[in-house]
Amino acid sequence: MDFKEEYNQRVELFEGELHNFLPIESGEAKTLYEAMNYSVLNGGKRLRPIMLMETCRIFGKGMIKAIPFAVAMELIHSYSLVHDDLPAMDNDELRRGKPTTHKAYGEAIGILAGDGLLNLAYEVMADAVITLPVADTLNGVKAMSIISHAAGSYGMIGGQCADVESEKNNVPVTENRLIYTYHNKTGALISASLSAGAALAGANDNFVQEFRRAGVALGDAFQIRDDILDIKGSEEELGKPIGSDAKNEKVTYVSMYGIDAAKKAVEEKTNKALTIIKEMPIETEFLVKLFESLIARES
Ligand code: GRG
Repeated sequence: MDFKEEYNQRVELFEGELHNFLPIESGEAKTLYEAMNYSVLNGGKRLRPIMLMETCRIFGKGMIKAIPFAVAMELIHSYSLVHDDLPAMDNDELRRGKPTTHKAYGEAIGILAGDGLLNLAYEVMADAVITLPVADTLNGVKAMSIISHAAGSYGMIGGQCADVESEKNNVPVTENRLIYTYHNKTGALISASLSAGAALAGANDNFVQEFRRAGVALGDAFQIRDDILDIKGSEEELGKPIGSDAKNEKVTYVSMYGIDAAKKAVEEKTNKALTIIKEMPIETEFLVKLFESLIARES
């Protein structure tokens, strides 16, 4: 089976399970549940869940065990996109090829849908830990701790804060600030996906840390590619408007160093991530292909 086919098969497996964790659209808060489901079931790449499921599989625990944590990761990712698109943040109208949640449901419901997704993520993880065999409970809690740290103010939210404050150069963007922003806004969830799957499967801390390091490098590459696509990409393939960074007067890797340096950086940082995982004494074939596929991604 070629890589793309295998990736799509795993997405199918994940999405088949994802439905079971989403709210039923009925009752007094029906609109909220509709908006939550609308925000999640709209064709994302499911990159983070696929990574989390794979690192759990590598350490012998299979992909199914990782599903609730993979779902939680996608709920957190989806909430972050919903909130990032709000008028107070990037004020974008298109996401994954459809009107953003606040455009479809109004700003108040958009905020609440993001809040609902974030809280549901923690409920899903806690429920999964409760049902784990006692011998695996600690590993479940470790995975939950990795994910909550990465999603929180020392991770993605911190990165988003730096990003928002840097708009229109309100806070001057130094190289260090840009690195902080990329490591946290983007890298935190990617590295947590890799390391939480390993932690859940009971991998030792050394593996967990190495996956974290690989994820940070991959996150840099992913974000710089995103910056390139925001200029050179196609709205149709990306499913979101291009030119959003320029609209918000954002300093990015591309605006700081130019497009050629940015392309080179995507390759270098991906190679750094690849070197880290290739040096691990485990089977990383699927991850290697996955990392490589992101270098020239168009969406
Ligand atoms: C609002 C707390 C808060 C955080 C927002 C994730 C984020 C932080 C902002 C979204 C905008 C952005 C450019 C984030 C960088 C990460 C990124 C490129 C996200 C898009 O991820 P993909 O490409 O999206 O995996 P799909 O739609 O495929 O899931």
